[in-house]
Amino acid sequence: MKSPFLTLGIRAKDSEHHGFTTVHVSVRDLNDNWPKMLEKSYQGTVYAPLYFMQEILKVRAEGGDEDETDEMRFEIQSGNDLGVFDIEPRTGVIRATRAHEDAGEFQLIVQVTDRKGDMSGNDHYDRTGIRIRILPGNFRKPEFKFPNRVNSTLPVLEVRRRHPIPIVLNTK
Ligand SMILES: [Ca+2]
Ligand SMILES: [Ca+2]
Repeated sequence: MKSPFLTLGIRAKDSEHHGFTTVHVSVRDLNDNWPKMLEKSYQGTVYAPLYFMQEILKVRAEGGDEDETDEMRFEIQSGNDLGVFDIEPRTGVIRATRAHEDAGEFQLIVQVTDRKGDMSGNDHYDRTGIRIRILPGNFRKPEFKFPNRVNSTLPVLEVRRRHPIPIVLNTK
């Protein structure tokens, strides 16, 4: 729901004259609710090697108040010491920051803050844990062990006809 928009007419007067003007007032919902991650934990599985800007997963949250969706900000709090990942602050999409060859597992903590404007001046935030597993990649094509071997013998079962051949007897 959009915040209400009010139009007020204001008149001022003295003993002889009066004036009139219009004031438009936008009433905004107070930021009094803390944001909430939609999932308490996330898991992502990808295969090595990671490539630059590869999307791993997307974290989602609600601000708890009206018109906050565009003003929430995501950031990685911990678990990213190697700098393998980055999160888009507005969308919550986690991507690889560079090519990464090795398999492994990462445990990230991601925090979301909602818009500023709490009457007390405090930040509202929520956090979630993210487990990212990088599995060894399957990037070797299959190879024949003996590509040049010839004269191999392959036993084949006897070939039989599926249906018996009808026999027609001559009765003359
Ligand atoms: Ca509110
Ligand atoms: Ca809020």
